[in-house]
Amino acid sequence: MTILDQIIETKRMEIKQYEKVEANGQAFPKKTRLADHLRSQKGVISEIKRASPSKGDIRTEVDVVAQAKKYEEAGAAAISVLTDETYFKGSIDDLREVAKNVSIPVLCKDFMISEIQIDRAKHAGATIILLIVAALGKEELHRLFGYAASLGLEVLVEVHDAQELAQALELDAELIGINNRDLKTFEVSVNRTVELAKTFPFGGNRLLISESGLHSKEDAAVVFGSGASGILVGEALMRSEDPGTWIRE
Ligand code: IGP
Repeated sequence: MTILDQIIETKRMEIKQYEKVEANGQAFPKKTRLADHLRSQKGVISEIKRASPSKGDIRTEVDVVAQAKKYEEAGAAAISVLTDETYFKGSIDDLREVAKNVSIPVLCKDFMISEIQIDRAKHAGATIILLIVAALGKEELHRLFGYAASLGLEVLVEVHDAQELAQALELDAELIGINNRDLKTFEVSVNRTVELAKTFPFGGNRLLISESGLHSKEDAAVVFGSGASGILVGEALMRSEDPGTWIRE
């Protein structure tokens, strides 16, 4: 069993515990749309990541609101918040606190396998959700994509190889993420983006976002050079004394 299988199995059990989400009428600051932003300028999606299965604890005690504000002030295009509790030590409360305090788009980063999770993300103030092609069957992928879109959410569709990219392209997805980390083996290579970008249908509506394992200006330059409109950075920003300079550069 791969780590991804294990995470999905845990997720199925967790969802059974979720209470039905009630609309709570809570107001969140209005957010811009990520796709619009990335179409006008390249951007950094900055992630709040307390821990991960591949790296262990990163910054478990981080003040998520303070961190999110640093990202926003530095000009981040969006903020990604890991909400998985078991493997990433995040929570839906982290997401809600961030969403209350920023006006850039907020991505709910989790392993989505059910509409219940999408409702929960929306009610906590997310404006973008992640769908991981490797974690979903074809029918599920189409169904969850349609559901999220019907709620007005943007969807980042994550792929790792050519076959998954082909599946993502069957959707009307504007935001396509290429994960440089193989979620089954944890292997990371920026080359993933470079290779898959060669077959990516640029032009039209599609935007390429390179995700994971970007630790330097040079890494960022490589993937932007291959056609990415955005990058998604977690660990490097969480560990940086001054994430602002990273984002501004
Ligand atoms: C960030 P990194 O290597 O910069 O911390 O990676 C982000 O891409 C990564 O957290 C991620 C992820 C995911 C986490 C990408 N896809 C899917 C959980 C689930």
